[in-house]
Amino acid sequence: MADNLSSVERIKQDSRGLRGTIAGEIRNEISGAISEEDQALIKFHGMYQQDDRDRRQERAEKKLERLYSFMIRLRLPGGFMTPEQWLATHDIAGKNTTGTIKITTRQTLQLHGLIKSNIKPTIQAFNAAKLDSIATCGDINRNVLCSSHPMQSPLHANIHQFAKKISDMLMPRTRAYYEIWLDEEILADKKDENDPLYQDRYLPRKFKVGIAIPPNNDVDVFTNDVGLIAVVEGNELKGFNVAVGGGLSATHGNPLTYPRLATTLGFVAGESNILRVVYEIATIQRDYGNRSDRKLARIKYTIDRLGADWFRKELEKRCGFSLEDARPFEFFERKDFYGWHQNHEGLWYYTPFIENGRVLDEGKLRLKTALFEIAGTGKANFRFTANQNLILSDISEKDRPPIQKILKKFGIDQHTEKASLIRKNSMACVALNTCPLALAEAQRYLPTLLSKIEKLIRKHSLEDEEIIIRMTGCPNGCGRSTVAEIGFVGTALGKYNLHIGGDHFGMRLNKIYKENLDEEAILLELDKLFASFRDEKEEHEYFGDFALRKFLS
Ligand code: SRM
Ligand code: SF4
Repeated sequence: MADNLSSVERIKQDSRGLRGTIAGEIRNEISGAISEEDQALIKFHGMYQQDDRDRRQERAEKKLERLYSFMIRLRLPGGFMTPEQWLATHDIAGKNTTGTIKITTRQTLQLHGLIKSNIKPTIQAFNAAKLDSIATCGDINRNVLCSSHPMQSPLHANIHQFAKKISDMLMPRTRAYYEIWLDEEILADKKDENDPLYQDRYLPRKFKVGIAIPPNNDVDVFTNDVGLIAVVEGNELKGFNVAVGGGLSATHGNPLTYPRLATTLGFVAGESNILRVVYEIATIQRDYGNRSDRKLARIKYTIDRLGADWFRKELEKRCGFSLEDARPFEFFERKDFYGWHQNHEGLWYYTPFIENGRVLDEGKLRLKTALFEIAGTGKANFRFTANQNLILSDISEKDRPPIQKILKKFGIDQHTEKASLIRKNSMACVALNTCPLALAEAQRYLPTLLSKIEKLIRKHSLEDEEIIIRMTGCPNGCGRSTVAEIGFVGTALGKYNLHIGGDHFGMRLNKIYKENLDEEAILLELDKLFASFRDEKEEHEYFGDFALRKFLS
């Protein structure tokens, strides 16, 4: 494969530790864009060049270049932030970006609309708040997920710390980020950035690690390249089951590409062994992943090409110890716990409903201002969920009333209580107007479509059903639509493939049921599906299982 490297492989290799010519390109005032090579490299620094797709035509008619800007994504292993860090993010979002703070499906935050000249001050302001965007994009380990809610288990803190440890272990060694954005002394030509893991080519593709604490699969653990499932027995963390090869993307019309859930390889105990296993999975992917065709470069294709048995043996060889057989576990939830909850230490947690993770003041709902006031009290930490929500966390008994007062003052409690179950269980990816790959709308459209679906839900008296509905603007799966019970996958503006039959807990992918539907056709199909579900479902049967049994088998 080495003689047929994809262009990105050469860009990485020639980049002098991910520096490229970014520093110069950022100073160039002639264009809002940077060179193609640097666009590939700046991802490793946590940024994507984008343009406002709503304004492409208008700009083209005026013979202006596209309205370029950058999206920046933070690194927050396990999705944790202090209130001071939220205040800093709020401030930076208002000054340098569109103002909206987007909570992503990987428990972190994105800001959009950052113009080139503002990147450096933005990163410096984040740095002052002890935040960074290193390795949140690019062919490298991404933000590490961990089940979010501390009330989930008395061992939550213990398990959660693995997210940070894995993130730290898989950080790149290059100092490029510090040099370019934080004016650290230039080290490029000194040979002390030796990176035994990433070497000079990094990984063939992005690499994602997720940690789940059963019974809640809130992180969709099997959709990660590496999924760790905590095994807790008698209030003790015994270790983790290790699953490899999850990934959701496919390309319309390319049968070689497909979504896949991770294969469980075995069980591992002991911190150093657990970290070693994750590290060596990355080295196997580094050495055996496809570097010619980026569409086939994720670890899911490596494991399917070489076989799960081969993968396990190679892993054991590199680790120098064997995996034990996987231990039993069960997921019977996949959700966020809205409202107030208390953990085993008596601390309080409040999860407001944040539709598609978009924190902004919109109409009467002044969510962003409310969260700013709450952060201002300094009494609640901010934890982000993999379902694009937030948990105001670690609140003492005495601090709960002032926070509740703010939630009430801004109507956040009412907003959360009143939202329907299907809305609270739904997600959409960003898509238009910033995502260059979007074929259709997602986060800007799903709320409207849901209002129409809610009418059907009421018509068929299904208000108590927690059906998981997700939408993505293309088949890359950023909103994990292919592990939803009902998934909408964009094919063209206003058109979606309708997927059904995924299970409720993220253990089974859904399947395409109908293709290229417009809104009218979607509602017609759902009307029929819901009627049938109401009349023919078995006791306690989830919609996804019913759909599979009745319509797909
Ligand atoms: Fe994603 C690319 C947004 C989670 C699979 N994703 C993109 C880009 C950066 C488009 C691009 O390449 O230029 C999108 C930026 C849109 C924008 O304007 O903000 C984008 N992905 C997102 C986010 C923000 C969706 C959201 O609404 O929350 C999520 C950010 C996660 C994070 O904080 O790190 C996001 N992306 C995911 C997930 C879900 C997950 O990881 O749990 C997936 C499916 C799981 C997987 O990786 O297989 C996902 N994104 C992709 C892919 C397909 C990768 C592949 O294997 O081929 C792309 C395209 C690519 O990389 O070439 C992509
Ligand atoms: Fe963009 Fe497609 Fe990801 Fe949605 S699923 S954010 S449209 S790449």
